[in-house]
Amino acid sequence: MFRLKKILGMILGILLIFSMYSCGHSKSVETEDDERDLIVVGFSQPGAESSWRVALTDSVMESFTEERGYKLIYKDGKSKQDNQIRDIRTFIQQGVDYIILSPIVETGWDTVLAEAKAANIPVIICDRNVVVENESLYTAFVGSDFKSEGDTAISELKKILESEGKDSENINIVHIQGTLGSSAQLGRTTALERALEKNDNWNIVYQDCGEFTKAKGREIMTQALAEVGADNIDVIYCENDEEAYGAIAAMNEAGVTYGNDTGIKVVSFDAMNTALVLCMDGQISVEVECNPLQGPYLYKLVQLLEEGDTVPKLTYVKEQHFTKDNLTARFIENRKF
Ligand code: GYE
Repeated sequence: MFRLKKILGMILGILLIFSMYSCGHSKSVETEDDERDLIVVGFSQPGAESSWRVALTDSVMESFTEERGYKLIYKDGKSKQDNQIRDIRTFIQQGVDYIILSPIVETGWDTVLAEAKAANIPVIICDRNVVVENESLYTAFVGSDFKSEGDTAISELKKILESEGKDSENINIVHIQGTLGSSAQLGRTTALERALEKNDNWNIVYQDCGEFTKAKGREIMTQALAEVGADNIDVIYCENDEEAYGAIAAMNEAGVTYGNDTGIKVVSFDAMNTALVLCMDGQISVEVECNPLQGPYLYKLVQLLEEGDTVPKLTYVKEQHFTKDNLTARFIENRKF
């Protein structure tokens, strides 16, 4: 009897250990499987200087979700290229499956991109582009055609000046540039420079780098008003909306008239909803859209790569432009950014 009890006890014990082991074991296998199945994407952003960039971050995060089988690692470069380079190196060490890079400036990426290539990690450049010696250092680019955005801004501005009968007058321009060396700055500045070459009556009366921020835009405009005087300014060409908000704040402070008809014309890029309201009211004369909803484009590219397909080297996102004439409150309300 004692022996039977002992044997039964041993059998129960073995069963218990076995069931504990098998539960624990199958659970840990599941977790490992879950993690192994997730495709890991490292996303390096240059900073969070504008609401546009926040919209880009949100769009990428909404596209690469765990439900869709992705793990996204987001890094903010705090407006320094060195930080971005360090972040990419961290991604390489972590062995991520893909890297998405929104580069603060165009040059200086060859070495780190070669390191990613040596580690067999495809890099997709997004938003702004890079200039590298060997284009095979990255897999694809998704973003904007900044030169074409600039050309659109110029042709819309010309139409407005013509409609106000100012096309043959002297046009004095304050130029607030974006982060120097970034594709967004280079493309938008090139368009303005070409326009200056073609229009002898256009002059730049003040120019400085606003780093794509409201604070800098305000500072530069305050300075321009003090040095040049509001009466000698016809146009402010801001390379993004944050700078335009800053320039407008400076003009409000100084009691300067701006906007359609009699005031200084404000030209801006991004077309964030807040700026579109100002445009609908005639305070900003031209808004050229820069589309931050790039997550779905990036997602599609990664899906293609996962399936072993080839991807286009260059994809421009869809963009439009606005003046007072093609905006309604309903359109702005329904917009995502
Ligand atoms: O216009 C600006 C942002 O690179 C297109 O960067 C982007 C620009 C955008 O900070 O608002």
